[in-house]
Parts: sequence; structure tokens; C-alpha cells
Amino acid sequence: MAKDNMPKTDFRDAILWHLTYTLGKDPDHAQIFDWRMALSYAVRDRIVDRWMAATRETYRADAKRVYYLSMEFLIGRLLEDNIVNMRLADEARSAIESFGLNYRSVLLDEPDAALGNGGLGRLAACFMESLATLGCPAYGYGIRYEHGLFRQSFADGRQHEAPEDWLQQPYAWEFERPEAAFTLGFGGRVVSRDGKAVWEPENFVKSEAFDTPVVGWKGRWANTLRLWSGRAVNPFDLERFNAGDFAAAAENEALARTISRVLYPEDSTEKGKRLRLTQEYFFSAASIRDILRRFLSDHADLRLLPQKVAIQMNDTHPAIAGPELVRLLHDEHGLPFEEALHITQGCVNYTNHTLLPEALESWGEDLFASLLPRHLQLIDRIDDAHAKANPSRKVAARGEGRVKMGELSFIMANRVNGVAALHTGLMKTTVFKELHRLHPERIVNETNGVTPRRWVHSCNPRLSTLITDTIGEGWVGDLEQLTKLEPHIDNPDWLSRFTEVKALNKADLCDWITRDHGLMLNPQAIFDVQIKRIHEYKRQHLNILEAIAHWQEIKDNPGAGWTPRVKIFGGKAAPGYFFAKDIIRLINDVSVVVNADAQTNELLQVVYLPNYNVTMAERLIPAADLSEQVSTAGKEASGTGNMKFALNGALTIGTLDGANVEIRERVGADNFFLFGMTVDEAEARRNVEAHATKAIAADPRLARAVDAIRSGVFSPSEPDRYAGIVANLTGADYFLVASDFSDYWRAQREVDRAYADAQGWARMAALNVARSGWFSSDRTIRGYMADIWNAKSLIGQE
Ligand code: 26Y
Repeated sequence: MAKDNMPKTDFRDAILWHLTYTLGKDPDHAQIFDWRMALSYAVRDRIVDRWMAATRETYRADAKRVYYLSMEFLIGRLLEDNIVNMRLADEARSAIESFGLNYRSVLLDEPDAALGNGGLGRLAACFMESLATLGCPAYGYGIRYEHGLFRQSFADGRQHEAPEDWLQQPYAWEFERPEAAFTLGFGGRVVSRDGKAVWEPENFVKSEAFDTPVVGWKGRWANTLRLWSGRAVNPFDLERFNAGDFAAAAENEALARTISRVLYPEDSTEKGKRLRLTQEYFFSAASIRDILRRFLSDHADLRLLPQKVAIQMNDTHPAIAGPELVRLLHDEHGLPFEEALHITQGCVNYTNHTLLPEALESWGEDLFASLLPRHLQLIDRIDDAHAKANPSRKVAARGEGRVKMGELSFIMANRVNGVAALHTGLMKTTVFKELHRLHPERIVNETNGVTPRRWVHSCNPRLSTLITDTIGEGWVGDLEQLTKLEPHIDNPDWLSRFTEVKALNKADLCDWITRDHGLMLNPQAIFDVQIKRIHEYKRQHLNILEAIAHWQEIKDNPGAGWTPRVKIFGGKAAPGYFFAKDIIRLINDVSVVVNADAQTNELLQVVYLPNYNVTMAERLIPAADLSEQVSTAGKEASGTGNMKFALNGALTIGTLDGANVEIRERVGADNFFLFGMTVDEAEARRNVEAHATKAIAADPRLARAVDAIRSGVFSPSEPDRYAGIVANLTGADYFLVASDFSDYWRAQREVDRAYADAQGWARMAALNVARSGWFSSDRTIRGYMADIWNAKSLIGQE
């Protein structure tokens, strides 16, 4: 690599320099914010040289570049990640402490970048880190939302949403690139000129780029995350201003900025739908233009595009990128349509993250035509070409008055992938059955993973130290080395150190919950954690029903030798998803009653922590004993929280769903609490008449728990508050909560018994750590590089 341009200043001096000259603060008067920013800039400086070297190396090698297009990047905090990857942890800590500050507090001052809803967005963030760690030349493309995922609070147990404002403060990691802007058209009409279709858009918006470097483990490579922000083409109307209409003078700018104003938590309103499609086109079109511009800066022949460019669409949200690339190649660069399509199909790939029909995007033709009239025409031609090549085909991107983004993505893609083996299999037999028949080579599996830098090394320093003391440091960059722990597990001294780590992590969590939430928890109890978006298919209501039944049974039989338990919940519901909001309220109502019960509260506590986010996950996962992964079989595409828990020594109670299946295969069936129906059994059960009522009638514990909810035990001032939940549980119960309850109860009691044997439990937990190395996102990205992108690493093995 080329030489660094950084002056060889001492790291402590660099912080002081930035405090003084970048922030303009006298050290005597600096606040924690100033110190955190100064530290961030000092770290960023060191990253920049690596970043530029990586870019130069990519140009020099004329390497194939990977472009990861995602509506969401759920990054969380970056300061610690960057410090750790740049190997600056010791220097940073001692510098910060020498200024009389607490190092942790400085790190915690950074707001989470919450530019995502859940798993899909967090996966994109883990992938960016692994791409850099592996030295794969890559760019992430997304939207620089001014407001990330809403802030959640509870009032009377109900979820309230407030805007999140991470950009109120300057963001230390980004570089604004006013020169890298594109003007994008929307709406208007398509006219014919000299026999050629010409799109005449009605409105124009500018996309402005903001770049954040993403550095990999040991700082050997850095890639770019480029986020687009909406700007007006003519931001300010001086004539209107001079005429006294001050608000109207800035209207253009306000409208353009609306595009990148908020992250979508749902899509339930008509107006919202239009904005969502606008956002999708906005960032896809800007990214495609940027990709073409970079390619053309050193290649002349567009036919080489598939050799130099791999585009990954993270779900269907960027699906319009395909037709947009066809449009640019055909309409603007003059390639014949078939060739433009062929080139595009050689570049584009699609990852599917869900089989739930309501989450598969489709757009009404009228809406689509009013925003993207030329793209609608091109989609028809894409369908025609597909029909011509596959005369027996029965599916199309356009049909029943809608544009179906899943079908479109599949037809446009070179490779289509699922995110866990079970999910990929179901893609082939359900939603994409027909397209899979036509293109049997197209669907591949790439089981998800998580970055071990953030999800073990940084978030669990005690476990990290123990592992490194035991097997050396190589595991951080090569997680499968964790298997080297196995021989140590039968050494009682080692196992007691392992147990000590968990105990201290639990004590830390208790301190934080007491300090921030005013609750005292029993640290001896099983810490049983369910953290994820609230959704019926994820079945938080199964968990809380079991808690109710457990509470009732403890009251019946207080001296039965119960294993104490703390049930911890975290997660947000989409603001318009009323059933999910009822589940939140029910959990909160149950927690009030159960925690106040002096007869049981030594044995059972229920805690719902508000505003779950990446930072909270980093606190909870290292302290968890039990990981709740209880979705209805066939509904959770993969899950990635499940992997984080296993890697941090929590045991899973879970169904045969998503990546649970692969986790269980690897950690061993004896070290996993399995319950519930399989995909096939669930499918069959739904066809059994009155399956829910039958299940309730067959299990008195379940019947009593449902009755308690129905009769207002947890909502005495409003007994029918949960009539909706009760009606669902005793009626359609599509997600089979009632039918899986008895087996869940059985598995939970097995957990109780297993936990009572402290040694046995520690052994199982340690085996989970030792055998979960395969779930590194480094392994996942290697899979994408080999099977999907045909991309090469530009750094050698260490
Ligand atoms: C259409 C729209 C509003 C929308 C927005 C976000 C639809 C879906 C999503 C997010 C989906 C998501 O997060 N899916 C999760 O992806 C993870 C990564 O692959 C999986 O582990 C997880 O099972 C899946 O639910």
C-alpha cells in the first residue's frame, strides 16, 4: 500500500489538535460531546489513509466492485467499532483518561445511527464491516435519513413514537460530497422522438452524496458507505421571497428534502406509498448513475459491465435499479434493448428476506405510471422478453393491475438468494416455485452471519479476553477458530472462568437497569431475553402467555423448587400495526401485576425495556442466559439475533425455523431447547378445524392463562382491553400460538431443570460459543463473493 499522508503525531496530541482547531474548544471548557467528536476525528484521520489506499488499489487492479444497495443500514454507534478495528483501543483509553474523562462515557455519548428497522438493516451493516475485513472492493448505497427509526417510550404501557434526531449533532464519520450529485427526474410523460422513446419528467430532485468510510478488522482495508440526501435543484426562489412569500420561497427545498427525511416504519397510507416509491427510485437511480459514472471513468465498452460490477439488491426495495440500468443503457447510451437487458441481468442479484405475502412489495399501476412512466414501459418489455425466452412461463412482473417487485427482481437477477437453508428451500417450493422451475440454477443459499468484531469482541470484552487468553487472538478475524475452545470446556478452572464472565455481565446489566429504569433484578435468575421487532409471527405473545401460566403455577405451588427467572423484552412495533401494539401493552400490563406480587417476585420478573436499539442489544446479549427464538416454523427467514446470543453463550429455546435449524445442527441437539411444530406440521395444523380452541381445551394451563387475560386480571380498569388478542388466540390463530403452547411450556420447564445444574448449564453455554464460529458474516460474505459476485479479495491472508 502507498504511504500514509498523516503526520506522525501522538494520538493524544491529535485529539487535542482536533478539539482546538476542528471544534474550536478550549480544553478547559470542553464538554463530553466535544471530547467525543475530537476523539472521533482523530480516529477518522487514521482511517482515511487506509481508505484512500484501498481506493487506489482497486483502480490499479481494475478489480470488480461490489455494490450493496439497501434502503436500510442499521449501523448503531461507530466510534468503538472503528477504534477496535484500527487497533487504537489502548491508546484511546489512556488518552481519554489522561484528560480526566471516563472512556466508556465518551463512547456512549455517540447517538446510534438507526437507519434501519431490524434484521435486514443490521445485516447490511454487518456485511459492510465484513466486506472491509475481507478486502473486497465494495460500496454500500442507501439513504441518509434525517430521522432514523422512531424513539419508543411507554405511557400506561402503550407505545409512543417520537422522532429520532441523530443528525441534530454533526456526524463525525461522514464526508459531504457536494460535487457527487445527480439530478433525477420523476413523473411526466414519455414521448416518441425519431422513433425513440424519450422520457420527459415533470419534477426534478438532486441527490447529494455523503460518504462514510467503513474500516475492516486491523485496518487493512476500508470501503465506502455512500448515503444520498435529497436537495432541490433550485433551492431558493428569490422572486417569491422578494414578493414577501418567504415560506413559498423555500418550498422546493423542503419538498426535495422530504425524500430523505424519514425511515419508513410501515407503508399503510396512500400518501406514504407514493413517498416510499419515490425514496426507492431516488436512491436506486442515484446509485446506478454513480456506478455507471465510475465504470465509464476507466472503461469504454459497456459490454464489460458484468465483469466489473456486481450489484446486490437487499430485498426488493431497490428493485427499480434493474429497469433504471436498462433505461440508461438503452435510452441514454443507445444500446439495443436486448443487449441492455442482458448486461443488466449480468450485474444484478437479489436477496429475499421474507416469504410473508404482506411484506412482498407491489405497486398499483396508476401510482407507478404517474411516477415512473418510462420504467413501466420497460418492465413490459422485460416481461415480453422473458415470455419469449420461456414460452411456458405463467408469471410476470406486471399483472392484476400491479407491478410485483419480487417477480421483477427475480427476472432481472443473475442470482437470487435466501438467507438460511430452510428459507431458501421454501422459496423454491412456495413464492418462487414457478420462476424456480424456469431458472433452476438461479436460487442459491447464503445463510446470514454477524460480525464478530462488534457482536463478541467489542460488546463482550470479558468473554473476548477469556477466549484470547485460551486460544490466542486469531479468532476475531477467523471465527471458526472458536472450536479450539472445546478441549478446555472440561477443565473445571476454565469453565468457572467462563461462568464468572456471564455472572459479571449479568451484574453489569442489573446495574444499568437499576440506574436507567429503576428496577432491581435478581441476578441469580435465568435471564431470558426476547429482543426483536414485535410481530405476530415472532410470537412475543406466546412468550408472555407462558409467563402468565408460569406465574399462576408458582402461586399455586410456591414451594415447588422453581428456578428463578427474569423475562426481558425489547422491541418496537410499526406505528400502524395495532395488534403488535396490543402485544406490547399486554406485556407491560403483565409486568406491572407480576412484579408487584410479593408472593412470586423472587421467582419471576417481567421487564420490557423501552427503545430497543443496537446499543441496547450490545448490553443485553452478553448478559443473556436464554435466547427466545420462537417464531412459527416457516415464517422467520433467518434471524441473526439468534446467532449473536449463541456466540455469547446463551442457550436457545426455539422452533425449527430460519437459521435456528442450522444453529441447532452445529451446537448439537443436546445444547438447544427445541419445541414446536415443523413447517409441514404447522401447515397441516392450520387445516384442522378449530385448532386453537382444541389446543386450549387440551391444556388447562393455557386455558387459565387466556382466561386471566380475558377477565381483566392485567387490565382491571378495562377488562376487555385485550379482546382483540383473545379473539385471535381462540379464533383464527394463524401463527399457531395455542397449538405450540404445550410444547413450549414443556421446553421451558426443561430449561428450569437444566439451569439448576450450574455446571451442566455452563458446559452447554460454552459449547454454543465454541461451535458457533460458522455464523460469522465473514463466512457469509465469502459465500456471496464466490457464488454470486465472482469478486476477489485485494488483501492476502495474514
Ligand atoms: C416493504 C417494507 C416496508 C419493508 C421494510 C423492511 C419490508 C421488510 C422490511 C424488513 C425486513 C427484515 O428485516 N427482514 C429480516 O431480515 C433478516 C436478515 O436477512 C432476517 O434474519 C429476518 O429473519 C428477516 O425477518
